Amino acid sequence: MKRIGSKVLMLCTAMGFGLSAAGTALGAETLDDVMKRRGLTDKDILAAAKTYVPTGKRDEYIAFSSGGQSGQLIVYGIPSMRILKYVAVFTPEPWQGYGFDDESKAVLAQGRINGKDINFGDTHHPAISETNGVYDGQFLFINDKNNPRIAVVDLHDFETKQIVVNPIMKSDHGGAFVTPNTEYVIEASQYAAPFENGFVPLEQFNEKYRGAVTYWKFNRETGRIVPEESFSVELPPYSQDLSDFGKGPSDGWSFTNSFCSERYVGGIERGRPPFEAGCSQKDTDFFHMVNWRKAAELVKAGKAKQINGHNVITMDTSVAEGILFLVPEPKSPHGMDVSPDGKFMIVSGKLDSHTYVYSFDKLMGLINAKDYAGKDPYGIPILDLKKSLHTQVQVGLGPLHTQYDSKPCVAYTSIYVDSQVTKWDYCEGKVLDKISIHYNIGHLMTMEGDSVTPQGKYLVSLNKLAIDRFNPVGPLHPQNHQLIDISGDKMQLLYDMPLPLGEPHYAVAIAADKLKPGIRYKSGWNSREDKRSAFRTRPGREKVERKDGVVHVYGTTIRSHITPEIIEVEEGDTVSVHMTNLERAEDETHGFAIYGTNVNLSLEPGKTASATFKAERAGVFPYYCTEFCSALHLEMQGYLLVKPKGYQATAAKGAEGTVYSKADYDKQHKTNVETQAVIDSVVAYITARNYQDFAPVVALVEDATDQLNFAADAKKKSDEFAAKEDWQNATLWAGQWWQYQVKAADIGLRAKTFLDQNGAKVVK
Ligand code: CUK
Ligand code: CUA
Repeated sequence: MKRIGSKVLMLCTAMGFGLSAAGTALGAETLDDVMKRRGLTDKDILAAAKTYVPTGKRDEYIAFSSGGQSGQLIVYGIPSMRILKYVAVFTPEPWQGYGFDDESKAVLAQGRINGKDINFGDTHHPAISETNGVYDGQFLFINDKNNPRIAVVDLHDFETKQIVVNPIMKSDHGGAFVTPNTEYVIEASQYAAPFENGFVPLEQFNEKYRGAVTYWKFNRETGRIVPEESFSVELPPYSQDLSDFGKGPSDGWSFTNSFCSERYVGGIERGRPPFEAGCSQKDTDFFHMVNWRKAAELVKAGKAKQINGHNVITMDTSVAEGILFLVPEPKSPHGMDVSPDGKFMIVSGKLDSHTYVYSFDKLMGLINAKDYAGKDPYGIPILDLKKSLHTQVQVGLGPLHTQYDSKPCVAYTSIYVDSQVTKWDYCEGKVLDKISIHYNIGHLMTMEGDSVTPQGKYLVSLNKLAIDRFNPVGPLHPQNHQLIDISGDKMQLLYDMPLPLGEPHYAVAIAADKLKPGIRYKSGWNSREDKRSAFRTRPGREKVERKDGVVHVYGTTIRSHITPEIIEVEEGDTVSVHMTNLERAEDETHGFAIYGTNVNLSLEPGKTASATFKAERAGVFPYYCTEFCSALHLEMQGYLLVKPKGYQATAAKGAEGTVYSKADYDKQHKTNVETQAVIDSVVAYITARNYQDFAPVVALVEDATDQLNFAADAKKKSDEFAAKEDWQNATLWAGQWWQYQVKAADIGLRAKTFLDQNGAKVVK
């Protein structure tokens, strides 16, 4: 490699390419040249400079976008808009082994509905855990609209740890949103349905169909939702929509809007007007105000009813206890966004051109004075619209969602029909700026824009249609997230990012430095349950064990081999393979896949994962590592041999392949001694510097030391065979010794490069 590199260099010099004179040299373009060739304007260059993150550098914010119908979560950086990860949540995802190893199958199984595996989810709203209303970067929650479920993702490793199924709903939408200290995660229903699981005719819609809002109790210590401590508040069948928790003065309350408070049931095929007509007749719908803190006390006091084994506060109880109120809102509303100071609730009507700013003070004044405008058919008090409004602002046609700026009173609302973002002042009630987007924006997101400390800077417009923005890829278009600079008075469109996974609805973005993900697991870790795996295996302790009719394989992976390399079972056996990745080095993930079995494990450093399957038929099943982990990755392989029942070995001992002589051994030995000299020089270089001041280098040195210990073991074996003049085994072990040396050298060189690039000092 080195030799080729210097040849190229010589060639360049000979041809007169000055390396330092870039820009004037032949073939090197100037910025002007590039702008001319690619037809770029000054504005384009400015936008590029605002989004470009140079090679090796990182983004300022990390966005978590729902993955829509993919049932996953999309993680990308802002401002570069580079996709970093798809986190599997409700849907199997083979790269992460999600749904392909036993541990994650158990997580997916938590999401079964009436005993049925549900491997699809429609994710809408991610929420990052908060402490005192500020994103803390520890957990993320996301809902599944189609199958009313909430998932918990631990941001320590970006893995889904838990799925809870709503025990009374048949769909949800107003989730996930968290209380300012993440005590509860909210999930509100969407399409009303009977709480019980049986059939109820639509004629009984008003009496038997119900909406609800569920408050899932979250235990931060265990990092899990506690279903037994969770509860729901029964709501009328009004098609509840988005929700938000109060904060500051409104902490203790939650707000959930609704559409179709007409309780229309459709039936176009029965000659009735369709849902869309029947559900938008009245001028207003209602948002629901729930005093959740008091509701929690009612549950503790035993005032909840048990439905499907779940605590439900009925509407009668809510009315009697004064914890539920209705507030008229513009018809077919969508967003429900509480201002950062908790004083205002902003709602937009999709069929109206105004945002409605409600004053929490005024709402509480009406509630405290029992000043009601009326009651709904279920006896729930209705507050007066005019008396509870702070202001109404004409922002454009089809306003949906609102997000907040770091500047006081400044909000941004997505305008679906006009395809715009409107920047406006909700204190003064005036429009400040508008920008066109492409096309039909749904949600929008500012940096930490739904926390108590929004950071402004960037806004992402989550557009529903891409139409002509990208190279065509067939009738199904990618989604388009547009990045907008909101740091100045005028908004500036910077970048279009296609998202080809599903239709993202909401997204949240957190300052990157608040996230502290790990780079390895404690050794032998079951990441899904966050504990040491019962199947962890240490190096040298690999074994195959038959127990209770199951063949358990306790294996390990480390560059560049899988142990065991041969697994023999009998036709009809149930096989449970447990693999532990012994690596400590950053990013040294191994995969483990077996032919024809639907097994693929992702083994990040330290992880133990299992796969259980039935060896249904006799045959030969190669297995291998699915991550290109080292120069000898292809050799990271093995055979699962499934023998027919009653098979007797008859064939003679097979041939060994190549036979090695003393000359082969001597040659390998000489190479190893030379390699060791290189390693020694690198070690001397590193230890002569203040490498301990650089955490990544310390980790690399640890890893290299591991490899050198393995090398010493292999050398010992090689020496022993050499002493017995068994040149075959002496040569093979000398080869293995060299493998470890090469890995150690590679790691050492990476450490040396890091030290050189980061200004390490000579200390001795
Ligand atoms: S929703 Cu899709 S654009 Cu589910 Cu929050 Cu508004
Ligand atoms: Cu391990 Cu490839």
